[in-house]
Amino acid sequence: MTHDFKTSAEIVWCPGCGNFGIWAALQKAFQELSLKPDQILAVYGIGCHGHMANYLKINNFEGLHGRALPLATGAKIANQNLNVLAIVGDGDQLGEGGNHLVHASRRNPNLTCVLHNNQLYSLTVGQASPASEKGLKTKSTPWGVFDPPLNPLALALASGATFVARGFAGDLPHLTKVLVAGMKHQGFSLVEVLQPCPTLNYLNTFTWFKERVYKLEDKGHLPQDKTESFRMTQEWGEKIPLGIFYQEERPTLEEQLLPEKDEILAEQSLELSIEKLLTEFR
Ligand SMILES: Cc1ncc(C[n+]2csc(CCOP(=O)(O)OP(=O)(O)O)c2C)c(N)n1
Ligand code: SF4
Repeated sequence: MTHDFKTSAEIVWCPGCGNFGIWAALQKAFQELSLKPDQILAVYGIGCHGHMANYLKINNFEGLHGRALPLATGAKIANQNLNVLAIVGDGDQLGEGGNHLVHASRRNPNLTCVLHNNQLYSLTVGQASPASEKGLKTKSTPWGVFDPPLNPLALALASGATFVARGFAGDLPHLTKVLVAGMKHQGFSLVEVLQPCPTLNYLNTFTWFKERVYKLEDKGHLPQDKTESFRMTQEWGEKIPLGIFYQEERPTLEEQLLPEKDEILAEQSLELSIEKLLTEFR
């Protein structure tokens, strides 16, 4: 049976927003993985991307700006049976939550981080984010951005991520394929999605991306080759690669932390003996 993952909530994204494509590709990915709505948890950052909490009929949790990854990691430890996603923005995850991307990459919890990269803080109407292009004039950078953009794929790879990939909100079949592969991966998977924001980002538009993107798989890229994968994460400008940059198998955080596979913490009794705890910590 194919499940419906769409709620009836009114959608407040601007017409033509790249978030629509990511929303559609996620629903398709859940269907391809034959998942039921109650088997999935998505934890969101704060931003336009976070509105998706209202539009996906799954378990949803919106926490603090930038903190989706530690929340998602805790949820996965508490219930290994859940398919856990962290749905985050570039400002959210690379600015406020930058350190969490580094540590999730090292720790390797079995969850998927979907990074909506519109290269701006959009919900707060267009300030530069750590992913904005150098020179981009925004409300917070009237003289243009001075700093080079942070590269989330290179950062994750250098921090030990076991699955690093990129999709484009304007290519749904390919994005769906990448999301399915990321969710199937046993360990931490980062899927950056190039997400045009037609209301505020006049530079990185659908057309701008369409003229530049190509698929790594068409070039015979080998995702096992870490050095080559890192080199590919540096390509940006005339040509922009999409697809799986890197994948390796490594024990997950839960496998190491909870060797008793059948022990689901969320199903344990909540009855606590305070006396027993006090004795234990004395
Ligand atoms: C700690 C904290 N700092 C700042 C804000 C204000 N704030 C809310 S949404 C947002 C922008 C989000 O941008 P991004 O993460 O790139 O998501 P987008 O809106 O582009 O999807 C900011 C700065 C906040 N809610 N919490
Ligand atoms: S401001 Fe940009 S990211 Fe936010 S809903 Fe509108 S188009 Fe989408």
